[in-house]
Amino acid sequence: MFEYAPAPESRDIVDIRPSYGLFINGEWVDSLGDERDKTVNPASEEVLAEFTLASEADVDRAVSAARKAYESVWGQLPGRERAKYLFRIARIIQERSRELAVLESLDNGKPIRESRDVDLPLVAAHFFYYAGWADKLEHAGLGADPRALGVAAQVIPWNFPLLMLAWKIAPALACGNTVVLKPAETTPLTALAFAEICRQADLPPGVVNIVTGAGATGQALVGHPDVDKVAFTGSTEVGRMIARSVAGTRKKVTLELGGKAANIVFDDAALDQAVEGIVNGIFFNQGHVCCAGSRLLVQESIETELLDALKRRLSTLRLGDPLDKNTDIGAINSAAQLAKIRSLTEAGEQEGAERWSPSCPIPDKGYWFPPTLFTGVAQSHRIAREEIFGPVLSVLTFRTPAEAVEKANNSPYGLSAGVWTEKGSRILWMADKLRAGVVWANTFNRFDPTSPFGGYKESGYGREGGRHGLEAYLDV
Ligand code: TAP
Repeated sequence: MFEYAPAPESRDIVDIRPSYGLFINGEWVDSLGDERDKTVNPASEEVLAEFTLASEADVDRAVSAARKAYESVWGQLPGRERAKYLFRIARIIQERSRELAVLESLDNGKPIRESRDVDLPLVAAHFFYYAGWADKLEHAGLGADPRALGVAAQVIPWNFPLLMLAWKIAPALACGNTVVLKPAETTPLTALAFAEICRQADLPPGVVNIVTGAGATGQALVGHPDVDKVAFTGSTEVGRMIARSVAGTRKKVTLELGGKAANIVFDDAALDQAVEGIVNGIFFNQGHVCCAGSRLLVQESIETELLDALKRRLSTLRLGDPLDKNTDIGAINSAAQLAKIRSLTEAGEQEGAERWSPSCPIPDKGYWFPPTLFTGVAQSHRIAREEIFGPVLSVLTFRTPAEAVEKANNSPYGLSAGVWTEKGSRILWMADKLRAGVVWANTFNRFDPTSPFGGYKESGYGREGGRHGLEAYLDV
């Protein structure tokens, strides 16, 4: 039978240099050390480029450039002038969004349909949204004369590289701070492309500095004594280390950490919609999502019907080339992440849960994991408690709304949750009882720059997005 397969998005539209330096004070500079690493395409294991592992001395140069830019230029500019730069950056991102989407899919492994239709539009939307705030800060309800903090150190993960950069840089600049940002070591390329966008927008030198590197570079950055603000998104483990390292300093801190969200389906829910929401909740971005709906809580009376429908739907998902517009499940971001997913799924089987995946051809090269679900999961199982950060769903059941709340809240995390029911009163009751920063009703994984996002408990503190996201970058 003939199957229509549109041509993959061409990688020729991106211009990747063989090797990158650091972006400090508006210039590309070589490291003062000599450590380098390579970033690979996780779908093919092909080396994409070499990049610098910034040393402590490099971080020091970047922080000094940010301090100088803050004191001499950016901190002095009226909000309406800062807004002009942010609007310009937003427009350049829109103009270059195809190229940036391809670059993101190459470096991260996510399907082009997601980078093109979700990540990039949200990146531009964040810059537009915070550009709008830059000259209205005194109306944000944060005091009559809110001031910038100074130099912000920002460390981001690999799952939404450019979007996490936008979540961090847009509000920081809108509020009048300057920035040193470190992208994750497996996904530096879109942050480096963003450095070029800053030049294209004529952003004054030193306002944004990009230092690539691994954990040691991040540690040097958040530990630098001349930093006023630390914004971190990543694992709870590293978040704890950062909180300890900044304790007792002047640094204001926001931490966006892990999650283990419950996606709760009641027996009156529209089943087809719920199935789509479950699939989007856990298989979007291969499950590399802090707020992924990784625990499905289904009301006992519809368990069989829902699981049958879900398995039928999972059998239609296509895994493969991230640049193919038909792909639903892309590559796992790194060999290390793949090993972590494998080890937790093996633990799931050893602890007695039943594993199921649709038949799904796996490419020979690259890092891949098929969509997987576990039934017969107990709350004590590791797959029900630990963040897997992969395309793996653990299914548990409940009988009453109170039991659903108890099970959903039985987690050290509290980032997000989903509720599927036709009853409005139940949605409000559940939203009140669930200890999660975001509760979605009859939808999942919906983001908008106007909505604050952040966690309770071990999912971190502080909010990003919306008016609340300004507070993290202001002395209020
Ligand atoms: P991490 O291993 O914590 O890494 C996050 C960033 O911190 C990376 O840039 C990493 O550098 C850097 N880093 C590592 N050690 C450090 C240290 N000692 N001091 C300072 N920085 C250090 O997390 P990840 O594996 O990249 O990301 C996945 C995690 O992020 C998941 O737990 C996920 O839930 C969480 N996440 C949360 C959110 C929100 S909004 N709550 C959003 C997305 C992701 P290297 O990568 O170079 O090691």
